Amino acid sequence: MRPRTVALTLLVLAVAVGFWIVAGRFSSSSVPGAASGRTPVELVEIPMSSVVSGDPFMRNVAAEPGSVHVALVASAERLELIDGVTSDVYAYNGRVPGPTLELAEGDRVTVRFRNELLEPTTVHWHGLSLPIDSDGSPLDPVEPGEEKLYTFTVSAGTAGTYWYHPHPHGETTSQITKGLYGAVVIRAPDDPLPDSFTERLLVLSDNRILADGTFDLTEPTTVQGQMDHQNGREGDLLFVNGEITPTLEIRSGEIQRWRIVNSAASRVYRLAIEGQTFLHVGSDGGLFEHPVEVDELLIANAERVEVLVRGTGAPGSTAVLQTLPYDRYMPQTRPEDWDQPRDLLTLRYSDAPPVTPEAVPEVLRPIPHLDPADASATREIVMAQGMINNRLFDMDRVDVSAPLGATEIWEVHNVVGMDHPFHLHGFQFQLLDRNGVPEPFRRWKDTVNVPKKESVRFIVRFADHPGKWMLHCHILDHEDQGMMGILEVTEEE
Ligand SMILES: [Cu+2]
Repeated sequence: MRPRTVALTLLVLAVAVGFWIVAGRFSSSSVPGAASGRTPVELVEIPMSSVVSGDPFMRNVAAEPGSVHVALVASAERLELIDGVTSDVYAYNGRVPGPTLELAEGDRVTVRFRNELLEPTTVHWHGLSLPIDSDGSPLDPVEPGEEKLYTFTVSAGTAGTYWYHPHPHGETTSQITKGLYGAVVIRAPDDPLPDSFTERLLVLSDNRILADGTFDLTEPTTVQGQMDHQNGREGDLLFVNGEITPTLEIRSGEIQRWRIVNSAASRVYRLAIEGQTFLHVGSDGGLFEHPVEVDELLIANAERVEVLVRGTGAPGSTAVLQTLPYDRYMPQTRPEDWDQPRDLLTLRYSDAPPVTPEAVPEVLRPIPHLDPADASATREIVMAQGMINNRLFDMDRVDVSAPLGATEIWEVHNVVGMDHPFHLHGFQFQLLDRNGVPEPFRRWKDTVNVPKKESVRFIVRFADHPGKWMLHCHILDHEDQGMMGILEVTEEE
């Protein structure tokens, strides 16, 4: 039977004889509600038929307010990623990038996920605070044809921009390259920024696609393969929301709120608009306490930023958002064109007369202070090329163990000559200093770029969610090569 036929049959069964027949199709670990005594969402409440192929948002089919029930499918599709060329892609709900998941703080979320690929996958909810069963780490694969419920409640104070992507053991690069990535937007009930700011979501990615539409995924035996192995795979095609150099509209005087996600495998973006500054208002874990005016934005892999773009141009004019050169490389494998700025999108000012700019609040939200005096441990994490603390990833090994509730200081050292962006699953942290220079202000982060031969220190509190959490370099090739470890947060006896 084909998967769809199986599913239809199961749905009929579910209606006829109740939910538990269907639950039997899931492994027990795949039904988090069952383990914790909560009532699992009945699968019939989230029909896979609610997936509308190509829909830019996941469709919430929950009847009651405060609940979000969505269906998500990973499948092989044929799509035109570049004009006139068809590619065999992997897509979430039939689109690349995948549909955006829109949430509010406090929402009880259930994602019914089906893997229609011919290989195992997972869905990792990057940056979200959620139970370990729903993290979608390599420890929790969803086999071909199988389903999994990802369930979590959106924590207060976590409003921000996040993303989701596969995290299967050793195959993350290839699955994200083929098209599996999408954004998550969490809104706060008391968002300090005016609703009148036009909001835009920019999901950045890059790729290399051959003339016949095939993804240029290299073998390590080739010269390009060696480059990809060392640098992480970079592409010459720069996509914004799946489009190459799209045009966005703005009006003179208008303020727009942009949420930007770097979902590229290894490209670090250094964003700038010539002649304009940005008001940087947030990063991985949401808004700052105050806006910060900046000339450019450095966004390493998996990082997010929120910025206010002020329409300072004249009616009818245009401006270009570029990514400027950023030298994250070792000299031996630095790409030839690394020092060339690249255009990402055109900002076109409408002909309408300027509007008077609205006021931007000077206070955004308070961010709780994690006090280093409360830290019960200081840990060293050493990133060398391909390894963390001199070891390759081992699914059966715990690298760091910490009790639930502990506050810790982590010192992350990069001892080699290229940058490595460090990501910790499950917990947002606050940077203390970078290379000994104190952070100028508090912010929540889940990913931090550690430049060549530099160190960062952050403070983190394992407030909830015991379990085995990944810590790794977010250059996808490095992660697949084993530049990853496991933090186990243990419950007190
Ligand atoms: Cu790395």
